[in-house]
Amino acid sequence: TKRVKGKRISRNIIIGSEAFTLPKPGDPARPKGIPDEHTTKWTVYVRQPAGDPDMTAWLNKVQFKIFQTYDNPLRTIENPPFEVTETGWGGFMVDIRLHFQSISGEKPQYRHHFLQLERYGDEKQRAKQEAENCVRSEVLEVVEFNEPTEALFDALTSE
Ligand code: SLL
Repeated sequence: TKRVKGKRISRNIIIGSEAFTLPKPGDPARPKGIPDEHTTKWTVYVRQPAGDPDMTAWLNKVQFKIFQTYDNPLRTIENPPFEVTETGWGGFMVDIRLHFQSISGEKPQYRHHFLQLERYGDEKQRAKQEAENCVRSEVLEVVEFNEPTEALFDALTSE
């Protein structure tokens, strides 16, 4: 596969999580079928920043490796939204594997994200998290394609 010498293409992604406190066991508002010890509903995700070009031009699928006690802990998401939603009681490190479109000729890349369930930050931040019942933790990441294949270069520069 021919590569474009001396070129680099960078794309941004947001890796993050959101966590919501569930109604307690016995509360009629609590969704059914959730183990009693689960306190929190959470989502871990890979998103494109608002206004950025379509990430699926280069991103083929995302795998999220969640805590091993969950059913099928390696979750493979083939289409957007690239996210996993579950319930639980504790935070842990999520391993994230980014798989690129085959025209890129690129191997998968790894990232990780700590699933933050507890409120954090200063008093004002914690008050906001409590009021919204949402703890969000996000990082802006860069994916770089050094000397991209001609096919990837064409796909990303004609956007
Ligand atoms: C650890 N932080 O790393 C601790 C615990 C696991 C939390 C993290 C429920 C899992 C399930 C859940 O929230 N586990 O129901 O399978 O050891």
